[in-house]
Amino acid sequence: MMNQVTTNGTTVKDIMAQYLNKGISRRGFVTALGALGISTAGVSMLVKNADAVETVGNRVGRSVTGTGGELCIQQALDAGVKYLFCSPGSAEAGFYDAMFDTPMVMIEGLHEGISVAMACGYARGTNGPAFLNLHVMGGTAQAAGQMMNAAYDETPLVITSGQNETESFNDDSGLSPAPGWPQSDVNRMFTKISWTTRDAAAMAHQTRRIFKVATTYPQGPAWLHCVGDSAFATKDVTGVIYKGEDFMIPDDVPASPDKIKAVAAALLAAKAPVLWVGAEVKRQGAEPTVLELAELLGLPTRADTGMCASFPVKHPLYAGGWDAKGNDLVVGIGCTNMSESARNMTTETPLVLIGLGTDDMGRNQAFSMAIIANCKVAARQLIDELKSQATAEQLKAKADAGMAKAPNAGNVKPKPEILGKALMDLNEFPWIIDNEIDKEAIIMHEAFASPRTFYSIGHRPGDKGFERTGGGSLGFGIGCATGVKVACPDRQVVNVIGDGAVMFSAAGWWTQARSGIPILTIIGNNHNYETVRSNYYRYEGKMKTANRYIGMMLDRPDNDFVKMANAQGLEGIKVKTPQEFPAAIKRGAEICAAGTGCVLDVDIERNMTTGGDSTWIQEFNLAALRTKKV
Ligand SMILES: Cc1ncc(C[n+]2csc(CCOP(=O)(O)OP(=O)(O)O)c2C)c(N)n1
Ligand SMILES: [Mg+2]
Repeated sequence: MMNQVTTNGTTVKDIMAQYLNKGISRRGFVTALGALGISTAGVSMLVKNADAVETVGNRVGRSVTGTGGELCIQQALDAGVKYLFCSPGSAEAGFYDAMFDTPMVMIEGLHEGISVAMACGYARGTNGPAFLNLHVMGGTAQAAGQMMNAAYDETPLVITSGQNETESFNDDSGLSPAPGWPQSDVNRMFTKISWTTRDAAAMAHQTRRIFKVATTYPQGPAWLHCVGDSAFATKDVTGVIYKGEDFMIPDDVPASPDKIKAVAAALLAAKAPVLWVGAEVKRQGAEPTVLELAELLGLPTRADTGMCASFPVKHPLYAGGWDAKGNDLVVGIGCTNMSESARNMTTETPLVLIGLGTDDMGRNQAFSMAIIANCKVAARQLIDELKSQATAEQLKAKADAGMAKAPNAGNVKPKPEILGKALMDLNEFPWIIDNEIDKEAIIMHEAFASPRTFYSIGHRPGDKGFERTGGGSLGFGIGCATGVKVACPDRQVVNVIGDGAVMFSAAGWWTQARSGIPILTIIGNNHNYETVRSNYYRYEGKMKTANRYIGMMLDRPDNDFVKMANAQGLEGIKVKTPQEFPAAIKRGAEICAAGTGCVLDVDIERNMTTGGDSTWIQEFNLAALRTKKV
């Protein structure tokens, strides 16, 4: 019946497609089928089939003919891409030629590491994928430092790059992998998948694959290396483009009801249960549901704030970082990267893990029960199940008892005696920031030795957002803050950053100025690699004995961050005392509100208990070796 043909050559299949694509009405559909001479029973069966398809949803591809680069860009647009984060190069001409007259907006970084960090910030700000194009081998290798962060944080980066052909005549050209090595190997350990294509006709297909792989849990970067001349530049190839929902897997996975029953019963029976929450909770927008769960039972809740805020730390139930001390049941929701933080777990403590992070579950920590489910869906199931297993009175009694001994671990203030010193105490620095910035600002934190405990972070109205890489590879902050602001243009974004960290990615300020992305950057300037110096001190070797720490003081010359900001089109303010700091923050915020980013270079004290009094630097000056004045 499907091949039955009308006089003008239309088949039943064509009519069905028209109906499903909303090209004709239901009545038009029936009439057209009738015109083919199909019986009434046949028509009603076809209508029924068409309606059934409608309920499942149909996938409607659009055919595009152009260059391989155009198929890639068109597919990315239909996947929902608005921004391209990139560091351009010549081998990608076919890619940029394809994007330049489309609605896709370029956010350009002046170094691949900055572009990767910007894309990470955007992915964090949207809880979705970020699209990135990087340069052939030289750029691909430069990206590695920040790719490490992206991989550790499980960030869904969708990456394309050019690649020079080294698998034909010449295998030893510039900007190419070393002979015999594929470019796709360079960042392979930081991706879920990384491969090379030369096939322009398959570009739509392969672009879909990087989106699909990057966004499927456990998420992470996926990289398609495109041999420029063939994959991007070949003309007149045809591909079918699909909408994102037709190939990216939804994450709304519910938990097994039996397991939810068991966990609810265990939570009700336990004497000292604790909730642990992690980064996946934020990524899946589960924070309000998880908070509701915590409040329902008055559960002390421990959150990993190493990457983001997944629980409001000023809430009385917040109990600090992950720890199982004194607990007879741990329920972990969305806990990624559990290796370092599972403190005081005994072999007997039951550990239930809920989430879609199958990569992390059981990797470093044995569990009692793993529940593969979306954090938000599972937390809702758990709430419903608790309400069916216990009466409202029983639940209220538990909630009241829990609140009565609420840990209130986030309720911290600096000691009054450290406030207002001539040189700002390193604890006063975050305290003033938290008090003076917008109460719903998003803090992007890359000041390693600076305390984070004073920030009132969380998801509720009036809480501050928080982003930080768990990966620890310096050079993330400026780029990440930029990407977060692109994703959340209506929130103040504050980049709290160390003086050392700035220098790993200061070229990122140019992007903020170029594209009107106003960030309030606050440099905690201790003129030092404080984190490293503290660890040299703890090593208890010759450096500690001599109180001389090699390579740690960053002055002589002092980096002039105000000039550096000015040189790239941003405003800058030098802050020398805690007394000047609140007004400088206000002024910086005004400058940002008016559209230009502002850098505050704030002098802070080093930690005097870990060798901070040492200002020694190695005496070396090439002048002594120069015999000619050239
Ligand atoms: C890419 C990279 N290189 C080196 C390091 C080692 N490292 C860790 S902390 C740090 C010092 C950072 O200095 P700064 O940003 O001023 O922060 P502070 O420790 O002074 O708070 C260094 C060099 C690193 N983490 N990442
Ligand atoms: Mg420093």
